[in-house]
Amino acid sequence: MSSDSSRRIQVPEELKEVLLQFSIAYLVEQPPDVIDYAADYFNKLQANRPAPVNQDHSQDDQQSLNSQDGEEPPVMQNSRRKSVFAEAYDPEADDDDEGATAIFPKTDEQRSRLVESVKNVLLFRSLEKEQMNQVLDAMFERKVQPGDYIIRQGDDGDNFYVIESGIYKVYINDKHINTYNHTGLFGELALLYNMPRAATVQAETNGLLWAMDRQTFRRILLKSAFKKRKMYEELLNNVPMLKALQNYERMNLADALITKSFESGERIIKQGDAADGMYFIEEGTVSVRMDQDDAEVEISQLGKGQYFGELALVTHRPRAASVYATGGHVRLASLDVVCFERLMGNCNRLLQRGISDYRYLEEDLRDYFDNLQLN
Ligand code: 1OR
Ligand code: 1OR
Repeated sequence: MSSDSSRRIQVPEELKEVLLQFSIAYLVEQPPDVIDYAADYFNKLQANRPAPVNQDHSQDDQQSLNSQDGEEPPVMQNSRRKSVFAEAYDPEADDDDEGATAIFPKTDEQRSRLVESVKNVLLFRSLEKEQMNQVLDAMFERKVQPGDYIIRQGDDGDNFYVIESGIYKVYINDKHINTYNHTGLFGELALLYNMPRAATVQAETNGLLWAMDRQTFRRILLKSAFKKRKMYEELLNNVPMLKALQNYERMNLADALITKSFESGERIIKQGDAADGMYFIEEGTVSVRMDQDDAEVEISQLGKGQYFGELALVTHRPRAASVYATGGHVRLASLDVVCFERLMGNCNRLLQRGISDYRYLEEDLRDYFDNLQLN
């Protein structure tokens, strides 16, 4: 304790995370007085906290909602979970890889329902086939009724849930912030970031959920999901249009992105084609070209942090221009049309604004092309 390094000031991860969560809640609620709000917020957080700081968690604080409704998850060997508050987050140092993975036998009918439910789960996108099978084996069914609390804000994270059916409302500090309608997933944040639950989730209707326990989630999904979110974090934070999204939505977007690479001269989009997705530029530059009298004329060059291919998705029309990779290696993060519709809703206004800029430019360019023909 007397070494020099111990005197250096380090901002603990838990402090950063608590302040981040507080800031999110403050920005959502926009209360009139920050001090009053902070006092109330931290009092509630303390009251809701299930276990004291730095105490070793014994089996009883791992009690999950499943045990409340009599559906006991299997006892895991090598269960070595630490306090979410005591454990700084480092997926590389995570040793949850070892140990038993729970297997819940399923009928063919159950398995095919489950496969259907997880089809659109973005977090599962980067899993190998073998990992996917482990995930399917490890998930167990949970029926819910109207009014059931699936997750309570501030609790330790036990399970992660994929929705098969039902409507679920999400609350932060009793304020309704989100609704799931028969599809989606929730409960991943506390498990990914080793944090208390960020929100309360309550069933509005009867419903069916597929749950996965914390250890299995961390063992199979943590590293791939975390890596992907980290990889796209910088890119997504630097696209001005995406500032319209909340942090949580940007994380979901990261799960949905797929990296594609192109070499100089390769065509990425062809004018007139049907649209399948849009692209964010991670690295390199692209040239946007339009057909003009049997030739292609460059109308724009785009670089890192810019995006293209959104126009056809928004207007539901064919591609307005062709786009080529230029200047060496181009790395793009692509977002397919289904995810675009799901995730980009809050960017629509900004997308539309960008598109109306194209129209002004179009008029200028028309003049420019006309002049070119005259000379
Ligand atoms: P969890 O493990 O923290 C609560 O438990 C869950 O609610 C959380 O994981 C998410 O899966 C889910 N912010 C935070 N959590 C959300 C949000 C959300 N929506 C759903 N959950 N939003 C941002 C609010 C500032 C809503 C974005 C539309
Ligand atoms: P897309 O899905 O139509 C081609 O596929 C993409 O090129 C298009 O989406 C835009 O993202 C991008 N007019 C139309 N599309 C443009 C333009 C543009 N620039 C980039 N794209 N104009 C140039 C503005 C500098 C207007 C030209 C008439």
